[in-house]
Formats: sequence, structure tokens, C-alpha cells
Amino acid sequence: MAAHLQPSLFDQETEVRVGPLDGLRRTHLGHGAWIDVLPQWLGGADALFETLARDVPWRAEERMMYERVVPVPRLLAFYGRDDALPHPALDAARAALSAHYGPELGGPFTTAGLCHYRDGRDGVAWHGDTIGRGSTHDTMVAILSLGAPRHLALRPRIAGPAAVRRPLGHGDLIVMGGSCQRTWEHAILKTARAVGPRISVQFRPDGVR
Ligand SMILES: O=C(O)CCC(=O)C(=O)O
Repeated sequence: MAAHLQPSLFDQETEVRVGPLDGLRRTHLGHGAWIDVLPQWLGGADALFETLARDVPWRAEERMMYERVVPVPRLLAFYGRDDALPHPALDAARAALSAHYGPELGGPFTTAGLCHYRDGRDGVAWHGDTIGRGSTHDTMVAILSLGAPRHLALRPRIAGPAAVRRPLGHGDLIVMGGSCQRTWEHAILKTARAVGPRISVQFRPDGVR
């Protein structure tokens, strides 16, 4: 079911490991929202992509749209706080993010949501992660992006700041923080361009979906 990644010319590392977080750069978006970005945070991203594509029990979901059942255009998996993650590099990533952001976040990242975008026909529509306390409180969602580059699009719910399109490449980290989940929306928009498969890993604290 899972598509394969064209091996990267630049990622010659066989060991999958996260790097330091001191290169993170913060951009304030407005309305109390911010994003932190760190390109190429993960080394060995090819190997991690292949393992996740092969080993994760990907689920194809359906939803109602205009009184019709339609497939959700991406494959999904979810790991709760007590579930074993599908690769030790994800444990290391979650621990590093929790150590770095814990004081500002007020606790650790606990869950991991995984999405597999098979090609440009897969995407996720505009939304905020507002199930739970993201609807009322500042929080953070950290995303590790693997595979084909796609854009994370961000737009404010209330007019004012300009919308943002942030390219996410193989091994890149982006963290949405502050009020981002309730004052902004984000999306991975479908594209007619020929793009390869992408996997995103979203780390969230308890009570945020
Ligand atoms: O794939 C991504 O990077 C974003 C995923 C996302 O926004 C979500 O699943 O809520």
C-alpha cells in the first residue's frame, strides 16, 4: 500500500539520528502565533522513511462529504502516550523536543500522529488542531517531515497578517506554537505537480488533537 521514496542524493547517512535544536529559527506570525523551523534536523531520513512506510499499520479512513462517503486523501496512524513508537529515532525526537520545549510548553510531547501522503492527490484541508485544549490554550505541535517536499500553508482565521507557505523538506522540523492552533489554520494543499510520497510525524502534548 505504501509508496516508495526516491533515495535522496544528499542523505547518505545510514544512522537515523536527530541533530541539536540550537539552529531553530522562530517567526512570529501575528495574533500570538509562531512557527519554529529547523531544516534537515534528522540525519538518515531515507532509512526512517522506508521503515515507517513499510512497518506502520497505515489506516485508510473515510468521511462524509455532501452526504457521500469519500476516502480521506492520506493514510493515517496514531500512537498514544503509552504506545511503542515504530522507530527508536521517533523516541529520540520526542525526548529532544520535550527537553527543549518542555519549560515553554508546560509539559512533554506525548503522542505521535503519522500521515502518509502518497502523491500530490493526497493532502489535508485547512484546519487547526482544536480538539481539546488547543481550542482555548496556547500549545505546540511539532512536525517532522520526511520524503517529498510539500508546503505547509498557514493562514490567519481573522484578517490581518499575511498567509504563509513554508516548504518542508526531507528531515525538516517545524513547530507551530503560541495561539497557532486557534488563531491560524494550516493545510497541506493538494497539487497537480508530480510529487513523490511524504510522511509527516506530528508530536503533540496530552489533550491536543
Ligand atoms: O502533514 C503535515 O505536516 C500536517 C498534518 C496535519 O496538519 C494534521 O494531521 O493535523
